[in-house]
Amino acid sequence: MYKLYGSLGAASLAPHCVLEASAAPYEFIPVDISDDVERDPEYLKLNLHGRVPTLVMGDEIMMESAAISMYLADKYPKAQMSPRVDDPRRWEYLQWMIYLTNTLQETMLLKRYGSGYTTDPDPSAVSESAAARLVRILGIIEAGLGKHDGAFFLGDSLSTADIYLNMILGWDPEIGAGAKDAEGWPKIGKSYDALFSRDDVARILVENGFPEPSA
Ligand SMILES: N[C@@H](CCC(=O)N[C@@H](CS)C(=O)NCC(=O)O)C(=O)O
Repeated sequence: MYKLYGSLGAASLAPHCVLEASAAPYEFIPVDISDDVERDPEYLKLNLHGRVPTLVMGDEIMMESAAISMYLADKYPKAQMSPRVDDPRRWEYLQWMIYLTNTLQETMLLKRYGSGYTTDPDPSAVSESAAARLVRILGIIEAGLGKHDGAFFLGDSLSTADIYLNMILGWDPEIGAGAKDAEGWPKIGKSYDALFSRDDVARILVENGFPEPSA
């Protein structure tokens, strides 16, 4: 039995979707990650940062949302969440997963939590430059989504990359999942709507507070 420690709407969403699709037995254990709440010392033993997600598999403890998502997607191919290692689109899948986690996610953090990245008492310069970079990054993602026919990075095949993208965008109140609150990224919006074509993914998105696409 897997134990996924997470928080609704947070970085646990992507691995949560993969677990739900995998049909493997799992338990979702909520962790309160509010700023004003001290981390449970028992949880800090599992995740030294006190962040979510953490996946516990017997004696093994794994962190990092993208890594957990890719690991589970590979382990449960019937979940159809990643191309197999010999699939011609495998490299694109890896490229987008890494880009999303080390470029989009990092830039979002700089934009939202600029004060953690500078000693300047006024962090606005950090946030503003990250916001400008974010626009460029979203343009690159929009172009990537246009490379193949279909709503997803890999065309018609949904993968963890599409969930990961919309999970991260959902954290930014100015952009939102599917870039709904911003103009100019229609393919990102389409990828969000298309996530709901799978009942297992839709179930977890809704549970995590992501709105269903309007008809
Ligand atoms: N690099 C980590 C980052 C995880 C992360 O930032 N999680 C946030 C929620 S989305 C968190 O736990 N924040 C609470 C905290 O930093 O104390 C991953 O991708 O798994």
